[in-house]
Amino acid sequence: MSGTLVKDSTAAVLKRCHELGFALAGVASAEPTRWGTQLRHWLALGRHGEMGYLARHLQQRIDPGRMVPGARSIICVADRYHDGCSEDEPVSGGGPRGRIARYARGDDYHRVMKKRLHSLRDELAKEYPDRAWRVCVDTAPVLERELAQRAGLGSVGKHTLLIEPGVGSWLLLGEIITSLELAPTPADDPGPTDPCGTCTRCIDACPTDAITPWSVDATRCISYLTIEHRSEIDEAFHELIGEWIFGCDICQEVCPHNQPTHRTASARTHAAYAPRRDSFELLKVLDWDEQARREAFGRSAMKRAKLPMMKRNALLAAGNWLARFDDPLLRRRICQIADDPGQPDLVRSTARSVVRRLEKVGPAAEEGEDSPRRAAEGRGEKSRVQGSGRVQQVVPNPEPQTPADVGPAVAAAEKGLDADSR
Ligand code: B12
Ligand code: SF4
Ligand code: SF4
Repeated sequence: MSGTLVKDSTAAVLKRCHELGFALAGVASAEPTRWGTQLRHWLALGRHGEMGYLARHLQQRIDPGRMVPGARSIICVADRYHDGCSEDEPVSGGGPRGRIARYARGDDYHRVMKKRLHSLRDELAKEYPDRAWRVCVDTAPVLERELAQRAGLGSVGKHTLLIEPGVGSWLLLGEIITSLELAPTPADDPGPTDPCGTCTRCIDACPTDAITPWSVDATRCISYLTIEHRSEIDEAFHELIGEWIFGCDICQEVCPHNQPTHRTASARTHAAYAPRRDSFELLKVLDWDEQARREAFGRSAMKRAKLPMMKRNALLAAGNWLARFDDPLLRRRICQIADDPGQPDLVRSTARSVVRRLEKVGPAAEEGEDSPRRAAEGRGEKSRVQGSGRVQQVVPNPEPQTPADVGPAVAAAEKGLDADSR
């Protein structure tokens, strides 16, 4: 195709993305990641925990062009799911409740984004029948934030999430990898830009110290522990998990880029993500059966958390609630679960551990200024910081190990790669 034709088809594709309701759209070249060494290092250190799928298809993750024969371009899109301005108070009343991360409060983004990306792919495939296409939303082995940054959708912050300049990080990402030649946006990749400057709020606010600049140790992250980790949660994290029973938004809540401004107020969010739930009553979760769980989740992205995991999470949140408030009914229910041989091992052992902790803590004190929610709110100040332009000096993975130290571990991890996807 001539340069003009490439530019015209790129403009037409991006226009169509916006018509389909994507807040942001751009094109990245189908080049390998610049962070291959860091990714291998992260995996070798076991930062992915039980998420074995992250080590699978490592070659594709490093070189997304391998996903499609003759790949030239990656159409990157983003949906906004929160404007940063709406109220954060539980819509569904007080009492012992467990919080849900914002991305899971409305419809499942995998479905919402894939539907529109599939229609875009079908339209393009009619126009360019000899080209190849692959739609990706979250689960494909690609580093979505890096691709989005390369396509000019925003910059990656120290908490590792993509931030839309002036609007924030409440974004969900998707892509179409294709052999169609399109013009990258921007034309010359300026490399990663630093939206953070000297700010370290996400690092300071993370309750489990999961963040080092531009790297998250998933095994410490509340999002991982509540959604991806299927077995018992280490007692060291029980209190730190606070009120979260599905995901965690703290590093985004405190980020200066996510504080309300006139731009965030006018930023369009996709209607499918309008919150239908922001929390669940803990006592109810403890009594859910499979049917009740399905009904409560509706069309949200929460189905990754199985019933025993949700009960485990609810028990920990209940323990954290009872450490502050008295609630005889909730306390009694936890004790019953701890003694009920009919409960799955994961649920029963978590209940026992909560009972042990409550015995140590003693009777609940009334909540003061130091409640988990208030503490999190207190950390989120309302000012904004300016980034310092291009990233000059970053220490991506400040672990003491060098790639040479972890070489054998990387080799072992790669040997174990198989062909399944998530
Ligand atoms: C695995 C995973 C997780 C894991 C691990 C998180 C992580 N930071 O990697 C867990 C379960 C913890 C998680 C949590 C969340 N996730 Co998640 N997750 C993913 C998934 C499936 C893969 C990410 C991955 O490959 N991680 C591996 C690590 C090694 O990758 P990395 O951090 O990008 O590492 C690179 C950089 O650090 C880079 N690097 C090194 N040094 C430097 C220096 C600079 C300056 C830069 C720029 C980069 C850089 O090198 C590394 C290798 O490439 C992606 C979807 C996808 N396919 O990409 C969604 C995704 C990242 N998650 C998403 C979301 C929404 C979340 C949560 C907000 C959900 C919640 N509210 O609970 C939290 C946020 C926690 C956090 N601060 O990261 C969105 C993020 C959208 C956005 N705005 O960026 C994604 C893109 C899903 C989607 N399709 O929208 N997630
Ligand atoms: S999601 Fe929560 S636990 Fe995970 S890195 Fe952010 S603040 Fe820390
Ligand atoms: S601006 Fe501050 S809070 Fe936001 S990602 Fe950067 S360091 Fe974290």
